[in-house]
Amino acid sequence: MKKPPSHEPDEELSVTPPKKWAAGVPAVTHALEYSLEETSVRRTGTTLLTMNQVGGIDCPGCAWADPSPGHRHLNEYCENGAKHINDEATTRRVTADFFRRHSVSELGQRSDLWLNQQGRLTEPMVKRDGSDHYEPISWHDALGLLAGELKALDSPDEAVFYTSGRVSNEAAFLLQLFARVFGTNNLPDCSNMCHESSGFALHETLGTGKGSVSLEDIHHADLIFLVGQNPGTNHPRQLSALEEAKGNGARVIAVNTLPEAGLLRFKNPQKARGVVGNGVQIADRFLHIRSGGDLALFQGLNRLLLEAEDARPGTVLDHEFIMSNTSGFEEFARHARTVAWEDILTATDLTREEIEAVRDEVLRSKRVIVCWAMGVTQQKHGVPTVREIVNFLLLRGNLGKAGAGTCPVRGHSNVQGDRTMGIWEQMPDSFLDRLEREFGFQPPRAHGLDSVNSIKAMHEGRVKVFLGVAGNFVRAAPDSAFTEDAMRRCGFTAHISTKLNRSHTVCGRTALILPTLGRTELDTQATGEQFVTVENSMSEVHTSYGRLKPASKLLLSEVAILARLAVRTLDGRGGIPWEQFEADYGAIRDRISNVVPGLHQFNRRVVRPGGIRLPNPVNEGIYPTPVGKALFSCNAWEMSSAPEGHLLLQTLRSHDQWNTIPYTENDRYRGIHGSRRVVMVNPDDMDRLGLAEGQRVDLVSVWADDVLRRAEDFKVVSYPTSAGCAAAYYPETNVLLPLDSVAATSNQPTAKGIVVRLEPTV
Ligand SMILES: Nc1nc2c(c(=O)[nH]1)N[C@H]1C(S)=C(S)[C@@H](COP(=O)(O)OP(=O)(O)OC[C@H]3O[C@@H](n4cnc5c(=O)[nH]c(N)nc54)[C@H](O)[C@@H]3O)O[C@H]1N2
Ligand SMILES: Nc1nc2c(c(=O)[nH]1)N[C@H]1C(S)=C(S)[C@@H](COP(=O)(O)OP(=O)(O)OC[C@H]3O[C@@H](n4cnc5c(=O)[nH]c(N)nc54)[C@H](O)[C@@H]3O)O[C@H]1N2
Ligand code: SF4
Ligand SMILES: [Mo]
Repeated sequence: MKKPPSHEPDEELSVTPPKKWAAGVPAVTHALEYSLEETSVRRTGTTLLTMNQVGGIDCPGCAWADPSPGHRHLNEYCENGAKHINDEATTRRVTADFFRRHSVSELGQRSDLWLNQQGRLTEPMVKRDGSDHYEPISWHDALGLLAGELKALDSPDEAVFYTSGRVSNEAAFLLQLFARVFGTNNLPDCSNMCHESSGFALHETLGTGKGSVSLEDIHHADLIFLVGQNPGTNHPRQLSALEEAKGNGARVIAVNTLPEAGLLRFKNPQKARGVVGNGVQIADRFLHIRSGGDLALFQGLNRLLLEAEDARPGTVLDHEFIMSNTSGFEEFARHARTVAWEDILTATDLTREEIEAVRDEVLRSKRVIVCWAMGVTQQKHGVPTVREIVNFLLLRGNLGKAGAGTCPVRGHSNVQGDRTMGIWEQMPDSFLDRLEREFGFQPPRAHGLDSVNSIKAMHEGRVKVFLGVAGNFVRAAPDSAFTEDAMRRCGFTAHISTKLNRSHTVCGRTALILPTLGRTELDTQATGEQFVTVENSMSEVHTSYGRLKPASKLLLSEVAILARLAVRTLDGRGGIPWEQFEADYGAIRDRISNVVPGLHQFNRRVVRPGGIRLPNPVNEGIYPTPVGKALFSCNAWEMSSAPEGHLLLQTLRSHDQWNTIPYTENDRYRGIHGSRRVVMVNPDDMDRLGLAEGQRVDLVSVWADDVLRRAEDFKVVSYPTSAGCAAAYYPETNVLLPLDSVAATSNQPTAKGIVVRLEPTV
């Protein structure tokens, strides 16, 4: 077993120029350095060689799709995928002795990085009311304690069940079934903080919340937009797909507040050309947009397309598509023509010529795809921005045909699958009806609590028990101080986790740590070895087989923990064969077949190479909206603006972290080393605000309430952010996000576009 470092890192900040390319040889060597440090050579080989292969382990990183089975490389993973898998496969262990040596309050002082570096959790632990230490507890007693707390509640709605998107389909299906038989729809998830705005907007306009494109579509598009997305770090194999598309003649337009390395150039480590040459230029055009300006950009673009049609009638818009598939065009067109250019140019900080050049690219293209991620969804106008993107695609019939469509690029490897399985506080009646028919109980129909509303309810004492299945809720959620307070007010918290994180140290009066198998590990149950299934960003459902010996003999799988919890809590209610589900995951999939449309004969079909692609109605020309057509929408907006002396802050990921978990203090592509407490500011803004490189500042956010939200002791780094816009890492900055600052209608926290001032500290 490797020993974890016992000290916090104490490196000094050093800054080098940002990189202009991503994912070549240095990327590969960095991944291997990380692997060898964390695990043994043999474990690294076992995991990496089967990663993303048929019959192997699905990468626990992002949700990007794998090429079809005949087209995979021997090394079908990226640098970051290798880091994520090895972070789980580490040979470091957190034992009962560790918790004897470290009190909960002491662990609460430790950094996210240090907590994660301690290694894998190995046995169930309990922190009893009044104690400051976790102590060992048997599985039987731990689950009995949690079941007892749940049964003692006055109402099932006094519990919430949080899911993070690494959870398998099988475990997610059991969790939502358990919660609903128990009597609540309180199923908040990480998706509430991730692509909720996409889901809302796509559902409203197209009748389905998922993206429409496949990897093949990307390969065969003429024009691909990458909006508010950093693929070089967060979806690295997307760059291989873009490289292929470019080889087929595609053009790429990147829209971002930062000139991210992966958007500029890509050196493909899987190709000799990538290793020795200059790589491929990814973005043919880069729009250095102002924070929150994307709605205005697409509106301006739509207006230009309408005007181009006026000038050359019958040549620009796809009238046939609009007539037969859409509704609301006239009203949309009237509205789009009224948007003032002055407002568009101020909101985007682009020139009219730049937007006109994009229009010309669009006019030359027959098949257009728009990809987007957190730069779009985590904004106040996230929902209308996605709706405007849909307007843009509808105008030229760029939906439901090969090489065109919507591509919300999902985060966690199974975040989309968890939703398919029913993890959502607002599942539609059609799903609940099928659940009712299949299991013969009446699921609750009232909507449950999402992430933000769960925090409010915990704070007000309306929720008393919190169960987190994967994830790190207190760090992922906004308004850290308020959220931590909310968590501490819970009588009882429990986390099913692979690794130690801050949510274990900021906990209820009584708290459980329920350690679980990771996706890399062999999962053996009464009927033998089990596999699980996951769904990627392109709606492909496929298998994942664990390969490694479990980190500890005392680990249970997520499925086993949830099945046993259900047995202990429900006392036979619903007559559901939980023991059978634990013994044979195929029995769960048989039931999923009957509940989830598109997954009929799940067991038989999912084991085929490549798995099952869930149908997207849009690709069959079906739009399940109330009027049965795709809806154009009119989207009004207010300019995001920061008062004089303030900046619009985005909170984002470094190259070396997985969401709330930093792996190191470095962000190689951005040239930042040795510290994460940095704020990237445009040099002109630094001059205007009188800030010097390396100056120490506190970040203070400005919001309608009187609460002081301060993130202390950051260093200013001069960086080519767009004017008036700053960037700093998450989760260190979550303390600045007001809980009430959410995207309209989706209730998604606005992790981008926060108004802040930088207060020099010395
Ligand atoms: N290595 C690694 N991979 C990951 C993750 C990870 O933490 N680490 N997390 C996973 C998860 S859960 C998710 S959701 C995805 C997230 O993937 P991304 O969405 O790429 O994640 P962020 O780091 O939030 O980066 C947001 C991007 O949007 C840009 N941006 C910010 N504001 C605006 C704006 O107003 N307009 C435009 N056009 N651009 C803007 C930022 O400059 C940045 O490039 O990644 C997944 N993959
Ligand atoms: N300020 C700000 N806040 C944000 C964001 C942002 O951009 N800015 N992004 C938001 C987004 S997009 C997301 S998705 C959320 C992420 O929020 P979460 O999904 O809640 O957080 P993660 O950091 O992915 O969770 C990591 C923890 O998951 C556990 N874990 C890992 N693998 C497994 C497993 O296989 N099983 C189990 N049971 N546990 C496991 C480990 O204990 C690990 O510590 O954060 C959101 N919060
Ligand atoms: S692109 Fe995403 S899914 Fe693919 S190997 Fe990298 S992290 Fe894993
Ligand atoms: Mo995410």
